[in-house]
Amino acid sequence: MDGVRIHGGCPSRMDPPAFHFDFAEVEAIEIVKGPYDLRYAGGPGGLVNVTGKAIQPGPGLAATATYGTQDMIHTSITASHGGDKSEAMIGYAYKYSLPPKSGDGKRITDIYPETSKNRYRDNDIDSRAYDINTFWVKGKQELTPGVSSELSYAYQDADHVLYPALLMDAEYDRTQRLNWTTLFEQPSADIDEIKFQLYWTDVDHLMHDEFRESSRPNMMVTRDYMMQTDANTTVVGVNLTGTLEVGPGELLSGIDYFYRNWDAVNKSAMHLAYQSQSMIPDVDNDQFGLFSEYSWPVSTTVTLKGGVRLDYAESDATDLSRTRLTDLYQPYYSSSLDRDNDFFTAGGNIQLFWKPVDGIEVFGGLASASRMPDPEELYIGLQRIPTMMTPTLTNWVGNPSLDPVRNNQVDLGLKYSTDRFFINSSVFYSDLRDYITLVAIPDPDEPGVGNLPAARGYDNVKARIWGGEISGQVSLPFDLYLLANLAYTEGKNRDSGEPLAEMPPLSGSLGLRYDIDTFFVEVTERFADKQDRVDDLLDETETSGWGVTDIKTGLNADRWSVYAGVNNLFDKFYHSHLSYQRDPFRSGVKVPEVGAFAYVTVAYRY
Ligand SMILES: [Cu+2]
Repeated sequence: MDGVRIHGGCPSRMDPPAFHFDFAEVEAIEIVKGPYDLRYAGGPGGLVNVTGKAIQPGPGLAATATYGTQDMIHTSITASHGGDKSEAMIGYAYKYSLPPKSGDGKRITDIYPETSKNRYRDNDIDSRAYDINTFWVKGKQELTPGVSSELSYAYQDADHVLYPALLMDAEYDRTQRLNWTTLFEQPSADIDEIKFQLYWTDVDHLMHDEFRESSRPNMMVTRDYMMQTDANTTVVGVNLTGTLEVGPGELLSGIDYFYRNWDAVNKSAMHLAYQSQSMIPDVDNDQFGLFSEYSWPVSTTVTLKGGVRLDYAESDATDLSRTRLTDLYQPYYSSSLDRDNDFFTAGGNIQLFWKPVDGIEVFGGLASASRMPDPEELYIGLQRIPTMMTPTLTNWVGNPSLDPVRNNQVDLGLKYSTDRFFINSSVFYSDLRDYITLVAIPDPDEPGVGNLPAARGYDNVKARIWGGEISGQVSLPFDLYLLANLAYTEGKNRDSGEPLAEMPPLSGSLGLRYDIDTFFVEVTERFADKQDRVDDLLDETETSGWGVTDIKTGLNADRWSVYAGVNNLFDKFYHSHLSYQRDPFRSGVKVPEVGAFAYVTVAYRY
């Protein structure tokens, strides 16, 4: 967000980066499709950069309140003041809901059979699904003419967040974000801008199975939980970028450094009576990048853009002992393994933007980009001992000999617009070397002999992904608009011959909207095809196709707006694809999507 790297703390991705800020903080979301951003490390598939709300001149106040089915309450309030030399903003948001119900009328916490030990305890089935408080403050000061500094801080406390697909739920997830940016505008005739940024983010996360049957006391379970994971991650980053006029075009150059520490400790009654396991073994990760990008307006209709990026990274699992590496990790891999590793990568791209005639824009891009293996892919380690009750339990071992992913991609895009309609379409083809994928590793001992079961791990494979999307809008008579979009991606693991796991099926939407500025009403059909391209080697399961209808309406009057709607109007019972490979804590049960869901939002803006 605003160039600040936010990593989640949970090894099971309970808190992906987007979890860590509130919608009310967001002005816009910048999406770079494909490996065309050189400013930030680690985006061989693209970039999602969230832009925070800018402070408007004078006093400002914005408040929203939403009430929805299952007692969902989302509220936010922001106050700001923008002056000539200084600006300030303060905001607060609260979110709460009971667990939603799916199309069969059952809560998503009520998906386990009576006999399952992963079942929520009776009085937790309708407990809070989440309870989140977010607070943020931002101030900006002009230091001298052309030089300004901005400091912002945010604190988010998410409590009691339920994850029915996993074996555990979050007790808390606490995030801090601190960002300090100093901007020098036009410091000399040739230099447009120099930006210096220093940031710090920290996430503290605790998850356990206290709301599940599995934590009921017995001979083994002698604490409030059968299993718990305590995780923490911290990032400190520095960016320095400069924009210069060079020749006919503009040169953007910079350095991008960050340090990340990630630590997660698992305790389980089933593993040596709650003995701590270094699941993410206190990994120190340093990455240093250099980049330069030139934008050249060749003519009034053609712009060429290209650049390069170099990265060096070190990753050190400080809490992974030689013994644990030899006994737990090494048996699953043939290369010899080290607890500290370093990586060097280089990448670059060239892009063409062409407007042959009014209303038509063509984009062509060619890129080669890389990302370092993540600390989890390199070093996660969870030893689990299969029992009579759980014979299929596997170990979970990272692969410290992984290489960085390399993506060689080509993109082609076309935008066509007239007074009455626009169409935006694109296709891409991606040739991936050393793509990092999950793999099922067989029992390295003779089955039933020795103490190592089968495992899940990671490997570098050759892969390809191709896909495309098309979206459009048509103006019809009587203030009506037709909106449509369709997207498809297909991936193949070229080493195993299987489809790549976790690929979305063909999906899209079709909508009809009546809009006269002060009032609108819109009906949208969202749909996805079945996904039968699954990785059988990972026991990935197929998903059926589905279609649901959403309806919404809104009124705008001066400073007030009211919106209301119903999602999944016909209360369909359906599942979306993805997200069921993320061991080690998945239960294997698919969680259905939300059934009919009604909401009303009131917003005020001064
Ligand atoms: Cu978690």
